[in-house]
Amino acid sequence: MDNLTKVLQDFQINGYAIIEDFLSNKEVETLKSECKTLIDKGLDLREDQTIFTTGDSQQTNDYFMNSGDKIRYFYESHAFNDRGELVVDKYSCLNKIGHALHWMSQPFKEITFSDKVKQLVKQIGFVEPVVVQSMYIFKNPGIGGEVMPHQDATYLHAIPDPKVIGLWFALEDATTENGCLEFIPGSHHEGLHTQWIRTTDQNGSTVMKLTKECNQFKDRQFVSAPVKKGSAVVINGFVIHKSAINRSTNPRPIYTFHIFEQKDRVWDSFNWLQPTHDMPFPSLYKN
Ligand SMILES: O=C(O)CCC(=O)C(=O)O
Repeated sequence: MDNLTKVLQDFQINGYAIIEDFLSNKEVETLKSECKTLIDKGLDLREDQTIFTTGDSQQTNDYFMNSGDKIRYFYESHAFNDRGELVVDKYSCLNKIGHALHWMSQPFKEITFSDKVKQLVKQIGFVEPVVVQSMYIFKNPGIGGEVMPHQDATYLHAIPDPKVIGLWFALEDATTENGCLEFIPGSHHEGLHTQWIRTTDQNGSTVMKLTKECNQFKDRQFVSAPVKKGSAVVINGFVIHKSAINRSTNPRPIYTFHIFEQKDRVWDSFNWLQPTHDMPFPSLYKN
């Protein structure tokens, strides 16, 4: 069995697959260096104080809701003290940068629209894929928060069905100590458990609501997926996955983006993330 056959088989059976050495060392270093440049040039410590966490609530402030076509900065909840003062330096305080790195940053764009990504997505069977969002997730030592169990399609829904994959790239070794991904293998066969929808409350403010309460999962259902720096993980939009806090002294930075199969499907207008006039979702194959 060649490597690609094994990847496709794992993806089909488990809902995720690991591809070692997908990025070269040079590509990894280029992305990390671009991230440092974005922090140095773009992070305004006085202005952009939006915290990002996952779970049974979702951010609805304008800074988050309008970030789909921008590069914006989201903090770890433990980055601030009770008085709202930053307690760590600018390289340690962020949870993630999102959600248009794939379009607004040349180094991230080059990886996202690289031939090897296009080949992989073709092999998985996507005909008209578009890139809908991207993120750099830091998970810094001592502060990097957990990502609660979820299916990506909960956030990235489509009609009649959300055919979505995530490509996730380790920019350092991801281990069980620093919060590698953990999956419930085969859970992508169970369909969508719930969906986040954008709606308004009695006061007319935008809120995000789950259509159904999230199922509870047991730790023993999850299988850890430690990977070496440079590895890619392909994630089916229906597979349940999570990651723990970073308990180590090693950072666990990753780059990830999500791809939606547009053929025969319409993006759900209830999703928080919407294509904009300035930035329609870019086609993977035509860019
Ligand atoms: O990188 C992580 O810890 C989690 C990422 C994730 O769950 C996702 O991108 O869907």
